[in-house]
Amino acid sequence: MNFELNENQRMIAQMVRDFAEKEIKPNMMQWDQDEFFPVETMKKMGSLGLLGIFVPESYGGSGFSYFEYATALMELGKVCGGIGLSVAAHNSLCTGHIYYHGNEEQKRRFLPKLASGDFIGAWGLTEPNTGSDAMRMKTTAVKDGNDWIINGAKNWITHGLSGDVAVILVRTGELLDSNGITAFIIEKDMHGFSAVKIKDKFGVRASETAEMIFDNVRVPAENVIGEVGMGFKQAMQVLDGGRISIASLSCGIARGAFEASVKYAKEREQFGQSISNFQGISFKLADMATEISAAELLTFQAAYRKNNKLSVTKEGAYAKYYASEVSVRCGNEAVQIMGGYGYTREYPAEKFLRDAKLMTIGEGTSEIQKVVISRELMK
Ligand code: COS
Repeated sequence: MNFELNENQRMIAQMVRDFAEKEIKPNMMQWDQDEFFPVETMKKMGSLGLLGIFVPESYGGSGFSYFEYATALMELGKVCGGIGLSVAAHNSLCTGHIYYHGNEEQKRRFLPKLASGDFIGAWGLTEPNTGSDAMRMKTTAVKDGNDWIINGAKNWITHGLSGDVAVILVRTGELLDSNGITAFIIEKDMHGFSAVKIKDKFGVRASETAEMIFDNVRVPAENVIGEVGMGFKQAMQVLDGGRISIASLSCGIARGAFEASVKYAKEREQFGQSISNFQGISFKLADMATEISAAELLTFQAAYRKNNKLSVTKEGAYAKYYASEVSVRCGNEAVQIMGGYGYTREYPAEKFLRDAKLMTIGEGTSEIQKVVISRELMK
């Protein structure tokens, strides 16, 4: 395996760094405070090619691999986990589901708009009462002529309100039938669909989270993705890839917290010298750097497997589990190193910690990653 970033990765890293410096950094604390989702900033990222990173150029995307995708998210994570989460959910979940499982007509209809940022994408699996136990979902779709009628609700959905298009997973068969769930494409203006923004989140506050409500929403059969009944398996595969994106973002958040900690530790003086001279601080930095490097290696291992069409169920879960826990540890240590300053919004540490915490929850908790890993090990 080559451990160097390739030419495209270096280019995309620089582009994201420049964009983040100009468009995200100056505004992110305000967005965080106001829980403001900057749709215009998302659209600008679309024009830079960041919203269809692995979508082929023939569908209007950038045609990059998971290496470039991971690199872009690592750079975004260093600056703002919220914006990074929105880019990850848009690319891996909504766009990814249509790209990997949609038919040609659906790809032509939706991918160019998702890749350009004309459309913001959402993806709905979770419901108010079914998170980790996704299979027990209650939202139903019943056939009516050539259409389907959808009733129910999806919760904790990134871009559930501002999204123009969403892929949702809905019960079309019996409870607990793994072939009884189907994926549908929902368009914003469909009659009977509404959404409510979820407020007062702990972190990733610039990324919109909403509850989606379906009250007799009529969806044409051409919006069914793949075969009726195959939605759960499609969703599991989509999450296998999505978990690489959360791992990447986690690495970025961890590295952002680490870099801020090094800067502070070198500048801050106590007992007549820089606090970086004390082992109590420098050993924390050594632990952070070692764990971040390990998390990056696991993430690029999973990206390599994804690029080469190898199974990523276990390796994506390794990366997501480990990197997300590392991001929380690094955010926590950053606050500790900065002491009282780290506990305030004036310094970046507390935001890294708050944003990192979501990484251990979204797209499958750390506990679910261990379920996935251990099941794979026992196969
Ligand atoms: N790829 C393809 N198929 C998969 C799969 C994968 N990674 N994982 C499971 N499947 C298939 C299984 O093979 C099984 O098929 P059969 O019934 O034909 O044998 C089917 O899907 C059901 O799988 P399983 O029996 O393992 O389902 P469980 O209800 O036990 O759930 C977990 C498995 C817990 C792993 C799953 O519900 C899960 O990932 N939960 C977390 C959901 C999540 O991450 N939510 C966050 C959403 S955030 S945006």
